[in-house]
Amino acid sequence: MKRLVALLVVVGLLVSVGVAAAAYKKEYKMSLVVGPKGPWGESATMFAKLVKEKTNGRVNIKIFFGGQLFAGKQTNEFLLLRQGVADFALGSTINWSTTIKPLNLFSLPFFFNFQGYNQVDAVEKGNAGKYIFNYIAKRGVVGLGWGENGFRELTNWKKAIKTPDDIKGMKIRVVGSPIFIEIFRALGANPVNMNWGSAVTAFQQHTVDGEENPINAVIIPYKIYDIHKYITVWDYLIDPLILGVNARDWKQFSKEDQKAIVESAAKALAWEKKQARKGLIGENPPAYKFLESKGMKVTVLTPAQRALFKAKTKPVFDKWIKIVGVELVQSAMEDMKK
Ligand code: X2X
Repeated sequence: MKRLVALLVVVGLLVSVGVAAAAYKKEYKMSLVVGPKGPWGESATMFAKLVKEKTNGRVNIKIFFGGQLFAGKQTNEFLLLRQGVADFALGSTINWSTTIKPLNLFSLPFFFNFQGYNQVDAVEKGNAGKYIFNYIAKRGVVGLGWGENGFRELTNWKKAIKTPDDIKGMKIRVVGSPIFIEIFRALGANPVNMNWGSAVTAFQQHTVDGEENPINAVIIPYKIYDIHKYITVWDYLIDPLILGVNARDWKQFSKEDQKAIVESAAKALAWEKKQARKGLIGENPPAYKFLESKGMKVTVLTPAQRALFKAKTKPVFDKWIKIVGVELVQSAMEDMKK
C-alpha cells in the first residue's frame, strides 16, 4: 500500500510537471507577410517587445517576417494561425478573406469614402467589427485588435491612370483573392494573382504593369516609387490588419498574461494606425509630396473620376455583398452613420 501511494505521488508529480511544461511554449511564432520596415512590421516588433516586458519574459514572441511561415501562399495565413503553425499573426484582412468570407466587407469596391478613416474606425469599433471578431473566435482565432495596412492605391510604370479607359488591358498584380480579380476584370484590366514574396521582383522585371497597395505601409518601405513612376490615389478600398492569436495558445495564458498581451496589442496597434495614416489626410497632404520628391507623378482622382470607377465595379459590389452577408454590410452602414 505504501508503495502504491509512493508510486501515485510520483506519477502525480510527473503529470503536473508535464502540464506545467506544456502550458507555455519557449517561443511563440508570429506571422507577417511583409518585412520589418514600415508601420506594419515595426508595430509587430513593438508588440513582441512589450509582451516580453509586461510578462517578465514568460511570453516570448519571435516574428517570422516576409511570409516565412506560410511558404509562399499568403492567403493560407488564417488557416496556419488556426492550426497553430503560427501562434500570432498581424495579418491583412485580404489575406484572411479567402477563409473568412465576411472580411471581404473591406474589399467591397468604393464602399468607404475617399479618406474615409472615420468610417473605417466606426465599423471596426462598431457592431460590424464585433461580429467579425466573434466570427473568427468561433474559428479558432482570438482577435486582439485592429491595425491598418491602409487604403490601397494604384501604381504602374506606364502612364497616369485617371479614368477606367486608362487601365484597359493593363496587367495588374493582385492578391490571390477572387474579389480582386473580379474588380480589375470589371475595369477592363488584366489582373494576375501573385504572392507578395514574388511580386516585387515581378515589378522590377516589368512582368506586370502595375499593382495596388497602401502608401505608408507598403509603397514607401518597399520603395515602389523606384519602379513605378505613376500613382493613382483613389482609396478604392481599405485593407485593415487584425492582430490575432491562436485560441488554444490564448487559453493557456494566465489571466495576468492575457491582460499584458491585450495592453501591448492596444499600444502597438494605436501607434501603427497613426503611422499608417500619417501625412495622408487632407488636400495635397505631405505623403503625396514625398512621393513626388521620389519622382512619382501623383494623380488624385476627382470625385467625378472616382464615380466612374465606382460605376464600373458596381456589379462586383452587388455580387459580393451577398457573399459578405447582407446583414453585416447593413450593420457596417449603421456603424458609419453613428
Ligand atoms: O500582398 C499584398 O499586396 C499585401 C502585402 O498588401 C498584403 O499582404 C495584402
